[in-house]
Amino acid sequence: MAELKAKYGSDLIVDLLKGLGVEYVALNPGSSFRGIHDSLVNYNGNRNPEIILCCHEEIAVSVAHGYAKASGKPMAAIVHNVVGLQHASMAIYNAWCDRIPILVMGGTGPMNTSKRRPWIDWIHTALVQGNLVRDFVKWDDQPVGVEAIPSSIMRGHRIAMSDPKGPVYLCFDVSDQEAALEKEIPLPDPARFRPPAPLQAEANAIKEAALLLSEAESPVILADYLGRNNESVWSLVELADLLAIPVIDLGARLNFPNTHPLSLTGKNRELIGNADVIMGLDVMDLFGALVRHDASTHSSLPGIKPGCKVIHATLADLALRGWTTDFQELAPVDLPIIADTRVFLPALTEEIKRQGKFSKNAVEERRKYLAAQHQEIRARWQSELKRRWDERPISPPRLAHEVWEAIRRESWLLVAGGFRSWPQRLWDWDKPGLYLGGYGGGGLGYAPGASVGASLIHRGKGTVCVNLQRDGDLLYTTSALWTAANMKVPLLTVMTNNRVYYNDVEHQEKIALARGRPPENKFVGMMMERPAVDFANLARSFGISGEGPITEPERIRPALQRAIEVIQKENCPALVDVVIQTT
Ligand SMILES: Cc1ncc(C[n+]2csc(CCOP(=O)(O)OP(=O)(O)O)c2C)c(N)n1
Repeated sequence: MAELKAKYGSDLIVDLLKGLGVEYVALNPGSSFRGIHDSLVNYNGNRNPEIILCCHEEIAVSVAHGYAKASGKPMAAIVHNVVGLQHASMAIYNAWCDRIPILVMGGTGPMNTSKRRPWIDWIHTALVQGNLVRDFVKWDDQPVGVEAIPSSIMRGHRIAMSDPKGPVYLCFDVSDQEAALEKEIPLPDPARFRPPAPLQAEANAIKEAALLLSEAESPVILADYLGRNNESVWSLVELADLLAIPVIDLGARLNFPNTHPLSLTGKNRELIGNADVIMGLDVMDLFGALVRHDASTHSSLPGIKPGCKVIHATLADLALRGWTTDFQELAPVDLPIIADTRVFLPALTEEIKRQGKFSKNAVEERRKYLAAQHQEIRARWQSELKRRWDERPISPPRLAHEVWEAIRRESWLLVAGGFRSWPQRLWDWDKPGLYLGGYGGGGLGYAPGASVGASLIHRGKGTVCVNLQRDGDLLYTTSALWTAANMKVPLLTVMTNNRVYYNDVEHQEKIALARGRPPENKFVGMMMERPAVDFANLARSFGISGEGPITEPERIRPALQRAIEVIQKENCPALVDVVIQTT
């Protein structure tokens, strides 16, 4: 028999990942995948895929989350049997809600109990391990026998990468990983297991949508995560330009340039309330966008005019699960369209042109009116910045402005940290991909790892990857800073450090007021002030350049400039700790 290249089941697994173009494997080590770990290092030389060592499985998965957002490609994250998977589950849930492809992999067993080590193999093996995350992955599998591994990995990759994308969990028996191959197992051709072409809308639905938009007097577009495909952003610009339709960016990605005169984010309630046609594009929570919710009475009032027609193009109905209700309240929609916005938008624009049913004069009138509204919103944010310029502690708009001034002449991107929309209001987001959106599932601990993953593809390019990092969020997954240092990513972490779990302070205040109890107790169990965490020192202890704590606004920019120099000249990530006001 000719000498085999792959000698063990785990060599085969690595060959398959390599064939699929997987560049990185984020992991925290564990004996349940010691076979795969050995193959990554000793069989494949730790290159393509390369190991990214993480100190917590939640970080490993969020690194893969950020990487997929920035690159459009899936990374593998390997998590140790039931224990690593439990740690990873929060990050898997975030990826599920955010429609992010990740090959989450793990080891288990041996399922043949006679081969188990006493105690540890028993407490770390589940029947079936995938049950733990089955409700929030697109698919999970535990192939039996080495011959079954290729189709499991090919199928997992294809499912993860088919829109709506999402994480999959693939679990490999220790015995299969460590089994010596008795015969050659042919490697499949990845080109024959590609994800399918994007789903186009039915022709009549495109015609109907085109007519509704063309004849509308006050149309509005709500865009939420169509910006996952950069080209869709330009398609949306073309459509909006054609009919002068205002676009509200709901923010799961950067969906529309905020510098464009039809960018009307900030006028949401007014525009939605006056619209006669609303088109949602990949909106995660359409119901929420169309109502006015009153938190004190737990009631939702209609936010749209009677007779307003609603169109929604989304693939959300193809990614439903019953365990959590991440599918949101059901919104009434007049024209529901299941389509990939990447192909739907260009077809819709063509159809509008072909029909030629819109009034050019009306469109030009609207364009002028909306451009003035756009200017007014931008001016409003600038005057808010001016008003809060000298506040002490430092105000969020002032910090957002200082960061913008420090990076605007660099090649930059905001890899994490919406920072209460201040960057969207004050920075120029003039092209797709400059902002990667939030955590998806609302689970804190996301940004530290995701920002490392998103920065990986920018190494050596002079790009400054900015993470506007909340303090509470960082304290869940702090050791991602070590992975950042270890991988030498060009990451600028700016702490928006209010020393409090602020979001929850508001809740405690509201409930105390509603119950006639003292609202001043709202900070109890919330503040992280005594002692205050020294984030600059924390960063240094992980091998990252650290500055701060900064409490004077004039000191922010020089510190940021030094940090950018360290990132660009020394290939060392940097953290700047800025103490800001609680609100
Ligand atoms: C895993 C997890 N635990 C708890 C919460 C509840 N929670 C929502 S926001 C918040 C406070 C966040 O504080 P921080 O990250 O410092 O941001 P801030 O609100 O102060 O800007 C908490 C605890 C959550 N969303 N996720």
